[in-house]
Amino acid sequence: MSKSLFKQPFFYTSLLSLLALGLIIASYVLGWTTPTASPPAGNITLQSVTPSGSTGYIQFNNSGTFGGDANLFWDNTNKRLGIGTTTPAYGLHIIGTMGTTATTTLAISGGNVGIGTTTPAAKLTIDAGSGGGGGSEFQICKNGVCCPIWKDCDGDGKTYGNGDCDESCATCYVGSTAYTTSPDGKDQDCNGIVDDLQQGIVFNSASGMSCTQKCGNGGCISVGWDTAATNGAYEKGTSAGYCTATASTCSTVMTNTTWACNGYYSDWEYCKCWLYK
Ligand SMILES: [Ca+2]
Ligand SMILES: [Ca+2]
Ligand SMILES: [Ca+2]
Repeated sequence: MSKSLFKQPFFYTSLLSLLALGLIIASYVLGWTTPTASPPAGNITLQSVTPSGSTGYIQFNNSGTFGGDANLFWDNTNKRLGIGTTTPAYGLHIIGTMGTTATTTLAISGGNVGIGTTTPAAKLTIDAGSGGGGGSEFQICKNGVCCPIWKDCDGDGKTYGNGDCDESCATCYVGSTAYTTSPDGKDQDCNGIVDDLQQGIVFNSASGMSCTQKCGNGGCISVGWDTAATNGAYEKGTSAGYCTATASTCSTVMTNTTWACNGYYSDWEYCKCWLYK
């Protein structure tokens, strides 16, 4: 006489096992969401992936896992890439050796730099090639003029290697006493300062201008008929060959009287100015 199926002892055990198996299968089915787009535009999201190393370490494939190293670093605050440093000070900052020999444009090999050669034999080797010459292999460009270091391009008798700091300016060289009365963006005396102001004397003879006008933007300091321009007077012609000293300031206009005295046309005086050198 057989027992009812519901009274069989293994029935409930088997039922629980089947229910558990069903829940496991259902969780897998419900937990999987099919991507709505195909790669590379797919929307599969990687989760629970831990980067290697510290913040800023650039990730790379290290034998199938994420790898990071202090020698390859991205400073996201300043947008700088560091190789060999975690504190890059430039857009690309490399601490260590660097080499490239695959191009003749710029090669670095064994501490030597080569331009036009992949095998620089000196600290700096420039190979102009068969089409080079005329200074095209090495020149300095300034104020829109490019000039080889051995050539006098502006005709002032000096080269970049011999006292000229600007081959676009014939009045610019070491020792030049040229000046301008307004800034011109040049370093006339090659002292390393563009448009620096220095005191100088300007002669003002029957110009129809005052010393303030003659001195220009730099400004007038003092006037005088003495060469130092300090005695506060100008020479005014009174008749042929005769002048009289008359009080003057920076704003006194030297009128052209047509008389000449002391070898100059009057009125005349010296202006002590601030000039651009
Ligand atoms: Ca020159
Ligand atoms: Ca020059
Ligand atoms: Ca200067």
